[in-house]
Parts: sequence; C-alpha cells; structure tokens
Amino acid sequence: MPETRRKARTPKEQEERPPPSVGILDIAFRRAQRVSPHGKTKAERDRLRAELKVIRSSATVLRHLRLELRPLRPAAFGEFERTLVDAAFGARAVDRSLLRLKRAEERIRGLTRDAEREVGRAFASEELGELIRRFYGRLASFVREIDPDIVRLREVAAYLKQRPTLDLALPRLVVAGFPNVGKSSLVALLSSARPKVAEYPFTTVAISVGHADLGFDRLQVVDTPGVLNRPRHGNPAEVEAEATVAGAATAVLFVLDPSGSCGYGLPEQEALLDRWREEFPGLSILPVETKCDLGRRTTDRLQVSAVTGEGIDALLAELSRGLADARRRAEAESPREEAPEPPEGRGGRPARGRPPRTPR
Ligand SMILES: Nc1nc2c(ncn2[C@@H]2O[C@H](COP(=O)(O)OP(=O)(O)OP(=O)(O)O)[C@@H](O)[C@H]2O)c(=O)[nH]1
Ligand SMILES: [Mg+2]
Repeated sequence: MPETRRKARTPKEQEERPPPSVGILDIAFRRAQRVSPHGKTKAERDRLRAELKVIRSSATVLRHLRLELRPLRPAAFGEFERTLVDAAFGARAVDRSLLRLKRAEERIRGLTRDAEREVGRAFASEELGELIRRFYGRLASFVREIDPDIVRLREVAAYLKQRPTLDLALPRLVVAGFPNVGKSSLVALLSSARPKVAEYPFTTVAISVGHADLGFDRLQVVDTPGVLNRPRHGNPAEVEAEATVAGAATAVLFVLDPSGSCGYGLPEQEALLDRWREEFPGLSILPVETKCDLGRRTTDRLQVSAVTGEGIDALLAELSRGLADARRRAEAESPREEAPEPPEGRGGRPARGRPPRTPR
C-alpha cells in the first residue's frame, strides 16, 4: 500500500540538513581530543592518550545511538504505536533500520576492542597516530553507513511525539465513522477535547484524545479521522483511524449521518459498520445517528444532534451503562484485585479472543 507510507525525504531536503553522522562524530572526536593523560614518560602518555581516544570516541558514538533508539524502547512503543508506525512508514523499513543500528553498535564494539589491543601492542608514537587515524576512519564510515536509518528513526520519533499517549488503565471510547459525519462535534460535546470542526471531509487527519467523567468512570474519548470504506487503498489518515479502532478501542462509538449532508450516503456508511462488526466480532460497537436536527427517521438506534444537543444525555447514559457493565464484568472476573483492570490484549486492549489484525 504505497500510498499510505511516508515519503522518503527528497535529495534536496536531505541536502539542506547535514546527515546525523556529522553531528555525532563531531561531538565524539571533540570529546576524544580533550583527553589529558598522566604518565611518567612521553611514550607512556602517548599510549594512554591513544587508548583514551579510542574509548571516548566509541563510547560517545554508542551513547548517541542508544539515544536514537530511546523513543522505540518497549515501554514507549507498544503494539498500538507499532501498528500506527507500521502503517505510516512500512513495517519492514522500521525493523530494518532498527536492526542496522543494532548491527552498527556491535561492529563499533568489535572495532573498539581490536583498536585497544593494537594500541597495547604498538611501539612508536607514529604507529599510534596511524592507528588512531585508521580507527577514526572506520568508526566514521560505520556511522555514515547508518545515516538513512538514523534519519528514519528520528522521523518515527517525531511522528510518535505528535500522537497522544493513551492511558491503557482507562477505558478508551474511539469515535469513528465516515468523514464529515460529525465525529469531532460529538467528541467536543462528550469530552474535554476541542477538535476542529468544519464542513469538509478529512478535517481531522490524526487521532486526538479528550476525557469524560461518567459517574464513577473516567473515559478517554478518542477522535479519529474519517474512514471511507476502502481497505488497502486508504490514505494515511484512514489507516490511522482503522489502526485505532483495531488496536486501541475498548469500545467504538460509530457515528452515522443519515441526512447525507456529509456527502456520503447511508448505505456506504452501513457497509463500513458491517465490515468492522465482521472483522472485530468481540469489539463493542455502539452506532449512533447524528444530525437529527436535519430530520428524524424511524430507527431503534440512538439519534442525536451536536447542534441542538438533542439525545446527548441519552447517549451519555448509554455510555455510562456500558462502562458500569464492563467494570462489573472485570470485578467479577478478578474479585480479589483492588483496582480491577481488564486483561490486556493487543495494544493494551482487553483481550477478547479475536485474532490480531494488521490494518491495511
Ligand atoms: N446540522 C448539524 N450539523 C452538524 C452536526 N454535527 C456536525 N455537524 C456539521 O457537520 C460538519 C462536519 O462536522 P465534524 O464534527 O467536523 O465532522 P467529522 O466527522 O469530525 O469530520 P472529519 O474530521 O472531516 O471526518 C460541520 O459543518 C458541522 O458543523 C449536527 O448534529 N447537526
Ligand atoms: Mg473530525
């Protein structure tokens, strides 16, 4: 699905910024240059200086590489984040970069060990000088080789930084549906979030989170971009929304606009609802029809209006009931635990026995 992937930076964009290796090596070599060894003889001091140059430059490079990997450490990079990143960058690309960074670390460690041994065996100062030059050269080429990988991991880190952190201990109501149906308007009414609302599709292009207090229960309300029902051909915003439904939802509030003012007919919206019900049989999906101020119809579903506020209290009551039921079920399942939490499934979602799925 090439259209869902992030584009690599153009050569011109890459030209504008020096590659990461320039900064990393600059700091490493400067630190190594500042060594002031003690020793009785010049030969002793020369050897110690060479040893310290090897150790300091390599340690500085390794520390920088570890820093590049920090945003992707397991604690910050759960399965939900992984799904988002896979969808945005391509799964294999990120794995390849991680692997290449790890390999570069191992090679640098090996190079350092060899250089330390050679320094110990060297006789003359000139020999030491030549040894250090060679070591610096190889160290630099190892780091330069992974420049594209460091750039990619930095892009992933920046992407993740823009995504809200979901508290996996709190229930997550994901508000989803077709574009322009009124999802963000409902999120603004239900929670503390104030997402942008406008009369064109794809106003929301990334997920955002607000909170709602429903009696005893605190709920995270997640606004998502609209999804046109076209698996494998969705744009990055649609892929992100589907990944959130698949990987982060405790429950889904599926918003339908029967008035058609969103620009899409009810049958195509119903088709998306049907597909999700089929793909996520264990997920609780509550459909709600909105914009009822534009016209009411006969239906068993909840009907609301974000403009007049009609039906919102009934919707809140329904959500409260659903949450209380889920809490009671969790308490019944783990009666001895003080703070009952559902067992975590994929992406911190309560396990429901449905198969993991990579959204396309
Ligand atoms: N009449 C009426 N208009 C509404 C209602 N809810 C939302 N709208 C309008 O519908 C349009 C889309 O609303 P949004 O809340 O931005 O819809 P969305 O589903 O978040 O849209 P995307 O983020 O683009 O997918 C805006 O012009 C809103 O003012 C409603 O209950 N009644
Ligand atoms: Mg929106």
